[in-house]
Amino acid sequence: MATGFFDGVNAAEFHHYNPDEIVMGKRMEDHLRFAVAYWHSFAWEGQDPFGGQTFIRPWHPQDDMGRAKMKADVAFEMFDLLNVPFFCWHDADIRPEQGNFADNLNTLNEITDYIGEKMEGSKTGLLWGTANMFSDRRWMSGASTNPDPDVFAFAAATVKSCMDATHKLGGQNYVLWGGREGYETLLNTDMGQELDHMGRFLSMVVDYKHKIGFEGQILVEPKPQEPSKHQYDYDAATCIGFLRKYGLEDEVKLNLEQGHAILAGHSFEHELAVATSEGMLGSIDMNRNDYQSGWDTDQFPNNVPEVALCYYHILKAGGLGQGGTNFDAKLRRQSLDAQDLIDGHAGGMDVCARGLKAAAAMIEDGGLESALQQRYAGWEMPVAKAMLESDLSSITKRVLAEGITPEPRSGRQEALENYVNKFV
Ligand code: XUL
Ligand code: CO
Repeated sequence: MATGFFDGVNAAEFHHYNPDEIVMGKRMEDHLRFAVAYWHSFAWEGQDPFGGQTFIRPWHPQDDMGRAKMKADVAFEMFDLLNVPFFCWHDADIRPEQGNFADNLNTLNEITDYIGEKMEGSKTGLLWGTANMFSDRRWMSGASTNPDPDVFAFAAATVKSCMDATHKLGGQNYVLWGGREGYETLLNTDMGQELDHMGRFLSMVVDYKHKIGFEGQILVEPKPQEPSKHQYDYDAATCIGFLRKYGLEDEVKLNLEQGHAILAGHSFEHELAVATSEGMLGSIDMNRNDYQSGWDTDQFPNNVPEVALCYYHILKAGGLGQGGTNFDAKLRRQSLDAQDLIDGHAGGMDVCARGLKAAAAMIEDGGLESALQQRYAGWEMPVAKAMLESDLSSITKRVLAEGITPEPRSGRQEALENYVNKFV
């Protein structure tokens, strides 16, 4: 039975997104693999640091299992209206917090059984599940990096329960974002010990994945700060170094987020280039930050040139694979209507579709790739390749013998920017 929440709402309007359109030999839906983030659309109530709830929804207050089920009913109605292939959740988005592990486990099992039944009648699958180990006060000093071993234990049990639930629902990935895995002040922090605990924790996650036969990818999500002053998973490069240190580089990939890249002082393109050059791109959280406020504003994407360059890197690396495009994006707190939820997502999907098509056109045209090949053409020469196998003394002999004097050449940046502008 319909909840009535979306009564009178106009259908999603798409001008660029067409799931069945073929782009580079593949359906657009299969390239983009859109997901709705349960937390922003259904759990967040409109609070900001200066003001409380602005959204009044029929499933509020969110402290009751009956209303958690109503929230799931509404969520699946929206997934159908948007025709999205995936959604994502934290445990705390889908079930009310109970204050102790046993009851959290029972309610998680009950609500994921309920959601599983809803999934049977829907096309929408689970892109990923995750544990919220940052909102409740028990996590204030970290989860796996907490100085209190009881919190580490609670975190281990919580992640196990969320991995079990993700596996039960056929999830394609499991994500860990460490919102409190970092510090507020180094005066009370043993960074080396905390990082060792975080590395050990992640190894336990990987072991458990294999133990239960979960075929999804394990992903960590970089973000430099907010809520903590400093988070250990600062950016893609830091995470890759961390994974290598603890021997997890073949087991764990990255879930990269546009807004987090900006907070780290990078572009999203940069983060994608770092991950793809290491073969470690797992999935993306698509959104945008306000460039003036400096906060993680999690808005729906609306900058086609930026999005096009992101999908350019993704397509060049062979696509999103088992990952997807999760809208880790929320409405503005004044956008109160059910219609706003539809419009925000439809707009974001359209922007991504335009970006994907522009990226595919650039790849098919090959202009950027051939410019890149020309720029590095010298390295195709046998003498250049041999140099990488030699040593400083032999190279010096050759520089003297041949009188090698490099001739600087233009990087042609303006021409390349003009080229991109033809497609976006
Ligand atoms: C926070 C953030 C999270 C993760 C999942 O900035 O991005 O929602 O995506 O925990
Ligand atoms: Co995110």
